[in-house]
Amino acid sequence: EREGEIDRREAEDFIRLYHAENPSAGPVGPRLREVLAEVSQRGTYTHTPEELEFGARVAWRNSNKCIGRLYWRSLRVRDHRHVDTADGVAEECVEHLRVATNGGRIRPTITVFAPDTPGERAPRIWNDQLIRYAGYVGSDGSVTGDPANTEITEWARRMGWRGEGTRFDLLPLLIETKDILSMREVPSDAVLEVPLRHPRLPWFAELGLKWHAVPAISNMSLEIGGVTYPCAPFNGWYMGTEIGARNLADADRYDQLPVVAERLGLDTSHDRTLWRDQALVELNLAVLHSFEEDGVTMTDHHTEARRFMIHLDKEERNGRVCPADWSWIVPPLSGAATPVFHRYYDDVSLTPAFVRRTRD
Ligand code: HEM
Ligand code: NRG
Repeated sequence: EREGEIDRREAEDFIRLYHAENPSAGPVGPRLREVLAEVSQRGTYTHTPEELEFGARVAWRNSNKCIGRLYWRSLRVRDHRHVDTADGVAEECVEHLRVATNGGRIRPTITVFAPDTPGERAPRIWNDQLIRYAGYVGSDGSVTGDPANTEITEWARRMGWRGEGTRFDLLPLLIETKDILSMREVPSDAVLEVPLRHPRLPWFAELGLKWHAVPAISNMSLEIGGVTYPCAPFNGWYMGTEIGARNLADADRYDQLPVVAERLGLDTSHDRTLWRDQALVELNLAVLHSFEEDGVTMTDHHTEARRFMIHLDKEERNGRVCPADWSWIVPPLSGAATPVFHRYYDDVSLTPAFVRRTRD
């Protein structure tokens, strides 16, 4: 292995996996020789479109923290490996949001941009997700908006961005290409949002809460057969608890449990009145109800836990281990009321994989 060269073992393992699971692709031998020759020549190799599609789907299948893997075969793969400029990346991220949102009938989608090569550093998106709400730190340390995003908000401000200052300002994309940082707005008509209301409590809408329809993670590398794609944003749809039990509920996020509890008239003077628990249920009902009424794809944790059990069973019958991290798979609400709580999992690390990018 020479300096900067990709790992030949990883390349070989992946090509063998691809051919083992796709017999119609023909014998593995010729392709393997081709790949290794290309690695000798340029230190890396180029996946065929079919290998890329398979690699991305298997990376999802291998995502040990993801409860939504039953439909891993349905991932749509947008091959944009030729795109390596800030304008190109921004444009295709916006197009990704449009095709993935699909008017509310969300389509699990990944857009794959240029990979890292020995000669050239691929683009990177600094935002955690394509759609993020700004978090503004006030002089007293309090945060307007999403406290999870204060750092990226600060970067955007340093680049000259000024948000309106609401709790739900869309952040621009910060895109690094060849060590230059660029900023591009995400047009609001590419971002579907759902205002939250409650099926029985009319005052709930007055809280002015909302969330975006599509979670599109942009800070993980896609690793396939030794090749790293640092810019490969992907999305599925939300499970209600991600918004109702975490984003809007966590004390270090939007911290809405005290607000909801107060409007419910609950006794918040003691923990053991379970005011937080009651508020959580109403908040989560509002999330599920609002997405449903607006025709935006969303799953609930009971349904998704059941599907995940089916997925585990299917994987086992296919002779595969399904890596899973209990602490992420168990939902943050009513954990033991879902079947995924009541067992343990293998948690091996397999490739292809999504790997959280470190600052590099
Ligand atoms: C994590 C659900 C699609 C890859 C998660 C989590 C949930 C979830 C609930 C835990 C998130 C958290 O606690 O913050 C779903 C649902 C999907 C879906 C309902 C609907 C189709 C996908 C797709 C991919 C994917 C399409 C990749 C192609 C991942 C990864 C993580 C994850 C890599 C871990 C994220 C991290 O480490 O921060 N998913 N997912 N998921 N999912 Fe999925
Ligand atoms: N909890 C995060 C999103 C993490 C990934 N969740 C998914 N992924 N559903 C949040 O924004 O709340 N996905 O690809 O669908």
